[in-house]
Amino acid sequence: MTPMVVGEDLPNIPWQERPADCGTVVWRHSANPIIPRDALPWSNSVFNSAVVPFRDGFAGVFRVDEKTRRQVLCAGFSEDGVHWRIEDKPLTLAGADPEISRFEYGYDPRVCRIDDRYYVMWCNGYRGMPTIGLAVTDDFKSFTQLENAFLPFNRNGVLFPRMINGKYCMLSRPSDPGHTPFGHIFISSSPDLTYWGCHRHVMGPKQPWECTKIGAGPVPIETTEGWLLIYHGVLTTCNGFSYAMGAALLDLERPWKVIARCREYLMCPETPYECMGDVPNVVFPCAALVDAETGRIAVYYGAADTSTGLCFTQVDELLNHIRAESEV
Ligand code: BMA
Repeated sequence: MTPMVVGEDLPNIPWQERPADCGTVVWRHSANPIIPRDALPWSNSVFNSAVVPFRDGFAGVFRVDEKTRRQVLCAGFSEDGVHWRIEDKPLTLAGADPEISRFEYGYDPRVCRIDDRYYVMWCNGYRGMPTIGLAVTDDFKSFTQLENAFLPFNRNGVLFPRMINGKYCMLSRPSDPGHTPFGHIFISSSPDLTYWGCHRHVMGPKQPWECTKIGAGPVPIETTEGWLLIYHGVLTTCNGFSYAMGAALLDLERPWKVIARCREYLMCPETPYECMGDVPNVVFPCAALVDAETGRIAVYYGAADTSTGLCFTQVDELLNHIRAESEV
């Protein structure tokens, strides 16, 4: 049976057909990077950012590193998903317990719609240590901060877009205070987005291209075959880390069970804007738009910790590809 997306149609998904000379399952937007590093007068870089369908267009939360190199989050809006207006001021968070409300730094946001509200997760500095921050918005103008999901040190927190067996579920990647030379993906669940438990191991590094660490990317995509998880995998080379993109299929009801997993990376740093920048050789997926009708998927990814790229794939091709060469 052809694998299908379980979700809504998105006829205005940004899309380009695969170029005739391209034989890979993922291909890049011809105008990449679609968001340059100097999208704002004060931005050093705009990358590792998350977008969702919103009203008649799209909205998102963007990782912006200021020219001071402070890491902040900015909301942004777009009619077509390619041309973005990023707010000129970092977003502000309200409503949190004063103990956690002082914004120290925030980076690598994800955005997940659950029941018509938009949840933002990001790597949140708490007393100088990275953990998973959580906030909710209805309009991308005001954001209510919730409790941090986990204890430090943790990064790459990614919510599932619906409750599973009556619980919210979040992937995360326990880490360390620095550049973390290890990393497995875990899943935790919560009845209320405040108290998290039932921590389960999902997967760790497997192939050489991801042998240092892995971390969840976009919000998992529900398909008739399972949850499609796009993730990043890191190889340590003699010249530092190299970040590539991979994908796996997780069980729908027990998402810590991996059904299939790609053996080869799907996309690695190849173009000048992925190989050169503030941190060379980084492809870091953080968001995906999906059209259930056509199975089209548009993935937003950070390129070399500097700019934002867009690439495309098709759900049936991608799942067939993962399953054909799977090594769990
Ligand atoms: C990770 C995060 C990402 C970054 C990547 C590559 O640890 O800090 O924001 O893209 O490293 O530098």
